[in-house]
Amino acid sequence: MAITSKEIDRHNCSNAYKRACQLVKPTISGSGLLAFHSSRLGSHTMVKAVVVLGGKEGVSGTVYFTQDGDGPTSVTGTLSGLQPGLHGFHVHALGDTTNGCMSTGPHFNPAGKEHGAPEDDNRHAGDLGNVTVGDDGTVTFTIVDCQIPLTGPNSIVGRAVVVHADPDDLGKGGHELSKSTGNAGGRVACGVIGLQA
Ligand SMILES: [Cu+2]
Ligand SMILES: [Zn+2]
Repeated sequence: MAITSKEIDRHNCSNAYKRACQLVKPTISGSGLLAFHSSRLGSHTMVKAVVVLGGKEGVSGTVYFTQDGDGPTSVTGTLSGLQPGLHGFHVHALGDTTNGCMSTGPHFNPAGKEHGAPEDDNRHAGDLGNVTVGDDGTVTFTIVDCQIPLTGPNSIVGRAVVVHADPDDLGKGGHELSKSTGNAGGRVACGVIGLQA
């Protein structure tokens, strides 16, 4: 079967790694770089989380999150039942699915910024861009991102992952919704992020 695999390592975690990851780190005395290295050489606590996605149009999937200490969060997932092409993929603020995906609130945005691309400085923390679905309706992807920690005040645990019907224009589409939602259309699947052993 033809699963479309897409490796995404866009998060400039090598260049913007220090800057982006420091945004979500508690302030540690000393230079950021030293604080970063000392935390990485410390206890190496690995935190894992998972979300099982469901939607009413037959869309389903599972997405796994892992974070080592204060490092970037790795996101790996498989989705199926989607139309081929780009679909907006976000962390939304609330883990409330009492009204389906509609009650998960807006994009997770603890810093009060505008909607953007994952590599932008001005982005919501929950802005993970798009996943690219193949002709068979499936996608397997890996994302590495510095703004979606699994611990601390900006943890995404207990919030929701939402997959959209349309492409996320990454804030650059010129639509009235570009700077808030990326004009990504309906919410076709979602689920609540929970801790995993
Ligand atoms: Cu969304
Ligand atoms: Zn956003």
